[in-house]
Amino acid sequence: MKFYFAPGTISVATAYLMEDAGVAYDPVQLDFKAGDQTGADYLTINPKGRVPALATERGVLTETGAILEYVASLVPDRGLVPDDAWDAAQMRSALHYLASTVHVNHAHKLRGSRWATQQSSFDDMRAKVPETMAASCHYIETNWPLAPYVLGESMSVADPYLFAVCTWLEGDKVEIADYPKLAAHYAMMRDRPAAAAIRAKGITRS
Ligand SMILES: N[C@@H](CCC(=O)N[C@@H](CS)C(=O)NCC(=O)O)C(=O)O
Repeated sequence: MKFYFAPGTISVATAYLMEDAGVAYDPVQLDFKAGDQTGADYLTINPKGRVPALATERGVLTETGAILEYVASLVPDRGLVPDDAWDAAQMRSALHYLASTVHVNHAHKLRGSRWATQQSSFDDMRAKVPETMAASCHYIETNWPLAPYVLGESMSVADPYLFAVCTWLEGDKVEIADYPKLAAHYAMMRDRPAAAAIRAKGITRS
């Protein structure tokens, strides 16, 4: 499967999971500075102009939460999506929170032009990022099991998603050490061979 990514972005979550699950992929790097994501070639692959995108034998899949669940379905023995309906819903609750709140907080740093036109608006949005990201970290620290995984004892696809988000915290001026459970989760995920593999491929520097 071709995997379209840009280093340090949310595509880190999918790459991590594919490495961890032993799912083969062919990484295709986009250069955001050159505007590859909105070039005509890539828009035929993902008309949203975003990464990640995973080209499967059944078509191109986008949206990190959906891609992660698809990858999990390729390795059913790993149990990366809980069988129990409540546990699976808890996992999806975490995925949706990361996608629709935390990722959006982070995007206010560099992507203000999605929501506004004035430089003063961009500056204001950017200035707010450390506060909103810290608030999200506080919420996660106090409401998620993180013992040691997002859902508790078993790893799920929410774990690489949280890992990817944690790679942004230093740049967002959030001190992860202020959130001991989150810091322990990040350290644990960083120590797994999957993290070393995606570092070696230039997908993340963290
Ligand atoms: N909801 C999408 C968001 C994807 C997304 O926003 N990706 C960012 C990188 S983190 C991107 O491609 N940005 C390119 C741009 O805004 O030009 C997902 O979770 O996969």
